[in-house]
Amino acid sequence: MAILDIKVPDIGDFDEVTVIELLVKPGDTVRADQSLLTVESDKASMEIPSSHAGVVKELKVALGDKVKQGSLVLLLEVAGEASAPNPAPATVEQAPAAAASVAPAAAAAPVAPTPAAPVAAAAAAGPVEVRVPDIGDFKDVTVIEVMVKVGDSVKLEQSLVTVESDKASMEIPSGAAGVVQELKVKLGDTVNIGDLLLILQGTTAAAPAAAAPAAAVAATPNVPAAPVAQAPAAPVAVAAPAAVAAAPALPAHNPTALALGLPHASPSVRKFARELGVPLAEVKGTGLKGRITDADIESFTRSVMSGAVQTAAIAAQQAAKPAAAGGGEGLGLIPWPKVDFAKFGPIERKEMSRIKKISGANLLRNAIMIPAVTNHDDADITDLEAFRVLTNKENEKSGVKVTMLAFLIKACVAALKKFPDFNSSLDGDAVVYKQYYHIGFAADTPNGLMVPVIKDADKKGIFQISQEMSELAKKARDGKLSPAEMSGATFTISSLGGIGGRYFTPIINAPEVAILGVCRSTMEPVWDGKAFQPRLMLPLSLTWDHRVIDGAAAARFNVYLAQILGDFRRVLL
Ligand code: CAO
Repeated sequence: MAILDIKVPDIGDFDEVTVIELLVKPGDTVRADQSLLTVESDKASMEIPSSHAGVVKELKVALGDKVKQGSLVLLLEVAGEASAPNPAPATVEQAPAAAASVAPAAAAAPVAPTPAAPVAAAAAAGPVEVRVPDIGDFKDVTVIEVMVKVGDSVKLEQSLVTVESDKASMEIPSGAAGVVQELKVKLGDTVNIGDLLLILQGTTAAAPAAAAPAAAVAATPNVPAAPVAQAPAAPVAVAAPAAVAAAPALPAHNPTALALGLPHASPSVRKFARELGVPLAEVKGTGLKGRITDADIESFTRSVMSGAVQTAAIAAQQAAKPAAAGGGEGLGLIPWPKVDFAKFGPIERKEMSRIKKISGANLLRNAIMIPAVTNHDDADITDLEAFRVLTNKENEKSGVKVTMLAFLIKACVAALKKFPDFNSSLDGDAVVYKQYYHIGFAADTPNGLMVPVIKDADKKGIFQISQEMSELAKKARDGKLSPAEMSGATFTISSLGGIGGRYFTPIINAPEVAILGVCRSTMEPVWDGKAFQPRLMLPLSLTWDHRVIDGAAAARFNVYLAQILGDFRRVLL
């Protein structure tokens, strides 16, 4: 047995990179070439592989550490003979596979003097074939993203496609500006240096700048030290001169843009996501700088499988289907079971009500498209309930019954004012904050669930809210609600308090970003520091859209709401 120092290999011209992911831990057995950690510059992310097989003895880096070529990464215990050929500093540099993704290994030999002509030709206007440039010693990389389509105008250096090997992903930029006339690759295609990506039309000359470095490379005998990012040989230079000669006008690729890794996930995570069919764009990264980790992919998958979250693509497919179809095809699931129920006993088949069909389709979309989380809490409403009962007694003759829901609406308005995120909506990449407080409340009707809306609840008193609620609930039950009475809500409350239960997980009523579920209050023993006191506790369940709201904010919202319900004088503060 011997202990080897595993160091950061030649990573091209990346001076200092940040460790963003540790893929092994002490005690792990690793294969030669297995990725040990992911590092990231502002241009690329890359995995550092092990030069040897062995057992990780000690990690010498931590998340967030800055490392550069030669930095000690970990100590690896290897079988005796393995250390022999690589004495003491058996660094990764010695392993040919090391940093294959960005190291210039491949650039060394083949980037010999090259015909500069095809590069120079890039200056010509007109159709231009854009090919895969020199991508180091990548071979057979897979196109995992096509960022342009026919008819798109592209700028010089604009990323066209993302390709990925098992070690790195990189965006391939355009060497010219123009309009995409024809795409020559599609997702999943395997490409190599010199392969035709697309044809641009109406190109503007972009070559001179790009051609220059290529010429420089060609004239430089000793390229090895130049990393890929600095060895911008025209694709033509390295791989297939014949093909290149035929290529009319591809300028050398932009060297700095070449090694661009996708910032949000390492190649292995991307691969993992692809294997599971997880759209990375929809996954929220919890790693360093918001990076998506394997755990994020796993938790996203779990959410999808449990039905709590669904991908936008699938949701769109599902939304296009009749609500009752209930197929799981978009998810790649086995089809919905078709059972002849009559075989097992008498049955009756009834069409769903129109409201159920409509609300079902909405609920499905909201359930699958919103990354929703529910926080539960309890509010001590002992005093508030006593006040409500007293108020109703004193106002018996008025004919208006004050309900707990009316107080909840008022308390929610106070919480929404304090936490405006909960009174917002997502609009593309923007969040729209509403400066009005229209509170929807779920009403159970013979035909299904309806959500009438109390408009401007902030400007109304408890009596007015109670009266409006009772009128709207009656209209809902009678099927007489107008569309206007059901629209414009900024936040919704769903109360099952009149029925029972403890907690539930209400579904957000899009485009709102939160909903409060309330269940039946019960008398509970609550410790006051000296003794248990009987207190009337109201269970609260707040579901929120994790794209807009964070867990801490949700917890604060519930705590504040509970404080108000515990002492309604706080509304005045
Ligand atoms: N805890 C204990 N008791 C409660 C309570 C609570 N949280 N909320 C209401 N109650 C009591 C009321 O005080 C009332 O008692 P009294 O008759 O003795 O005064 C009784 O329960 C019935 O109240 P209610 O449900 O008729 O009135 P409300 O103002 O609480 O609710 C409405 C009105 C329209 C929201 C309700 O009738 C309703 O439809 N709820 C169902 C909502 C729903 O379906 N949500 C699920 C959506 S997801 O599918």
